Amino acid sequence: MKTHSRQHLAIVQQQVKRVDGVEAIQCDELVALRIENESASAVIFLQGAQIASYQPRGQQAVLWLSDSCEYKRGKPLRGGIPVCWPWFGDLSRNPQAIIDQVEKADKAPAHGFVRDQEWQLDQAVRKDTDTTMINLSLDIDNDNAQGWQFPCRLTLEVHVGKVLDIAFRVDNTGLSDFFASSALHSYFSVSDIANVSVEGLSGVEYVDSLQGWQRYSQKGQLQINQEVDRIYQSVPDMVAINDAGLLRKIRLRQASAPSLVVWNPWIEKARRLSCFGNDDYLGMVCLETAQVLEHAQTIRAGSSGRIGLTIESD
Ligand code: TA6
Repeated sequence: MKTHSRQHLAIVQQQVKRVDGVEAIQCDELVALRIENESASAVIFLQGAQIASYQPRGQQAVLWLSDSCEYKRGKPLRGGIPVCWPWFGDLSRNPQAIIDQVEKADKAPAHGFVRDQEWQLDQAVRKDTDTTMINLSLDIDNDNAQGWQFPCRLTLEVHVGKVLDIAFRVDNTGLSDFFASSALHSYFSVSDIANVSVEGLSGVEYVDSLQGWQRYSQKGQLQINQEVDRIYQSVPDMVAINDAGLLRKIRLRQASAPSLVVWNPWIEKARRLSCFGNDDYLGMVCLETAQVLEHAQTIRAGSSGRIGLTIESD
């Protein structure tokens, strides 16, 4: 184990040593929190504040995580809930106002630059027998790899219990307003993509990134039998994944998140993706709670932006 990782693990172990049901673990180069309580278990990596797993007691895992993840510093994990900020996907596909804020746009990684950063653990609290709260934060100053010149503080507050409750917040601590896209890029575990339909999107307009970013309207419940990569705009506060194979419904309740990205790579893209097995597309679907394209947000100096997401499975 490398010195940095060993020191980091020791610091986090010290932070959580008196917190019932929370332990710091090492996964190769990364440090994570393993959370257990009466209602659920979860794993949250400090890198990217990435929730990697969530499993309600007596149920199968709700989030999908690749078996071929590389737990290396600077390499985002494939699965769980990556935090995408301050742009979504390919930077060049974001509003010009966001692109103009990034000095090194030609070197911009997909989905922003915070999912491979080391966030710090601010709080770990066993709220009660059924719920554990974890608070993580990332302070961004002017000295960052992307040349992002707007000081701010990101926080992720996670409540692990009968439901998984997530509050993502951005505080603009600088003197200038800035413009940003945000997404909680959630990977959900399903019995088989053929058994799945997505409820709540009927009649909602979407941008199809596979059809020249043209806009269409969803007709009826969404079923997935090909590559899907769509940005639904002005979505309802509640959508759901119906999994007939597991006789399970996974509900997403979203706050301040008018966008929802639905993604399944299907056969061909699955073969090209890093850390993704050729058949992994059969067992997962992404529903990404977001503020993207025309719903990207201006965050005024001294104010905050936020996204809320509650995931419930039964
Ligand atoms: O979920 C939408 C998307 O932008 C897809 O186009 C695909 O690229 C996916 O995100 C995964 O992105 P990543 O950078 O994590 O491989």
